[in-house]
Amino acid sequence: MSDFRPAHLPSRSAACAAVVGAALLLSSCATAGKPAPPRPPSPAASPSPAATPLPFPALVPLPASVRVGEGAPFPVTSATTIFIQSADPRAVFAAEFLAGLLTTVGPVGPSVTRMGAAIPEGSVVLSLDGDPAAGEEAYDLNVTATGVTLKASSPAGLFYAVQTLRQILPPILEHDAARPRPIAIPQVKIADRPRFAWRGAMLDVARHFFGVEDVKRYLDLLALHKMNRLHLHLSDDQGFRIEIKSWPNLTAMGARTEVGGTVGGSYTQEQYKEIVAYARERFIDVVPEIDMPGHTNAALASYPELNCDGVAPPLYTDIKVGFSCLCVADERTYVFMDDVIREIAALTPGAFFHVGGDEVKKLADTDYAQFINRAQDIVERHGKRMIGWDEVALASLHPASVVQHWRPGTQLSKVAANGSKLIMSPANRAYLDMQYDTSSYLGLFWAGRIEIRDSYSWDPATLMEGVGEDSILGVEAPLWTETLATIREVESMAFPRLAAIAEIGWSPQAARDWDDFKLRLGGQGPRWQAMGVNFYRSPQVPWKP
Ligand code: TNX
Repeated sequence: MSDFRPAHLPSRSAACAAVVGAALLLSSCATAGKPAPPRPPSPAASPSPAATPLPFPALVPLPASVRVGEGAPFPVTSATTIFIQSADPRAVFAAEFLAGLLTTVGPVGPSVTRMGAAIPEGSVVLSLDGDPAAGEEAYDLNVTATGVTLKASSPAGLFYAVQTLRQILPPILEHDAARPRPIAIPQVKIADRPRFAWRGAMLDVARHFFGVEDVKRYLDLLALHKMNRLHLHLSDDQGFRIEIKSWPNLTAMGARTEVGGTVGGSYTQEQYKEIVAYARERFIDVVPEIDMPGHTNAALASYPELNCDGVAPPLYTDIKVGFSCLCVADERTYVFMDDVIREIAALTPGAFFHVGGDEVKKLADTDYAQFINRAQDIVERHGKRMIGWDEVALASLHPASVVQHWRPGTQLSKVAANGSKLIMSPANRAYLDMQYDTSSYLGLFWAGRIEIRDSYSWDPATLMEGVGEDSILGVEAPLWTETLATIREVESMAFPRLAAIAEIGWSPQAARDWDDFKLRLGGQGPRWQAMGVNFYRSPQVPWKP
């Protein structure tokens, strides 16, 4: 492969230039018919796209190793066959996913063939004979003039190989109204694996409710960025959002409203299962959170017996925090917790259950710690590992339990020394609900204003003294929805910052660089636009038109 060069060095090859030119031409078509951005930067503030070289390949997250070839690109037409060398349904899903992206390369898309014995030249081949030592999520992707191979040791790796290939394809393919046209894929050779096991996003469906289709949309966007956890914040003061069969009032009453007093909503258990299954197909585990003992007004309003005075408070539609608390001295509270955790755990294949534990202002530390210890026992009895926000460090945590760091400046080295792992979500870097700057009209700013460069420029392994790489399970970007009522508003806060957190979770720290990232990020613009993503056109990024 001596004709492959490291990525980002400009190519002089005519063939490559033709493809890049075609990609540019196609991506400009993709802008047609899409809604206007929420807040376009002023031309003066924006780096000129014309002056910036088009990086190839513009991949986010950056793979561990990329080499670009100089030879002729690989043509994909209706006659191309995609071979999947495995009967594993999850591997077949990855192949079908790729075929789905290529349906408009001709009058019909490429066909998918299982277990081809003799593979003709000019094929796309997915196989599971990658090196298991590289890890379950690792993959190799090779595009030459005569074929494409995607190789991994597990279906997850194949799925990530497909997502990488996807970012090399012309963005127009993502457009619902794309017309049939042949494409050609430039030569490239990629060997890749993630830095962290946990690459998460959190969606708060309690402050404003988001239905199944909205959650699936968010999952689609996570998958594109190789994220593998969706943490659903399912309950808070303003709403309880999942059906619990043994406590039906939690949703009959507790899901009626949301912030601002509009009509709320909740998932039936069948709908929750549908979300879990959709996520799982895309190699994303759903992590359910039932926040306790605080942030519980919706539950307290639904059942008087959960209140120490036996009186149910009214439903709450404002956004202040810290006023509600389950009655920790009453055994009925633990029956409630056991039922809720049991029912949700039974619907959740992932290993974790999040108990919240944040912002409890009504309890002494000892009572709080005792409560979390009991929550931990209940979670484990139902076969899961407990996660809690920063504050749960006050309890006697088992090494299998995980702490999610959120308050900037908190010291959690003792937790790490005790063997528990951490998920890093520092609010002043990773919170997607913080405003971008003073002209943002959505979002909060208690942890600061976070432009894309701020969300990118930090390393989880040097954030906290005594908490190194080995103690860190990964990163997560929480999106709280006090100010966000629609999925388009959610997208405008999540993008582009979610892509920055995805890269922190996936790419080797030594290879990460803001000046390089902003070019590759700018290259995502046409794809996101073709997908109808309502992203914030940060003036810090040279967005490709
Ligand atoms: C703090 S982060 C909270 C949430 C709010 C969020 C708003 C955390 C564990 N608690 O209840 O929604 O700030 O940014």
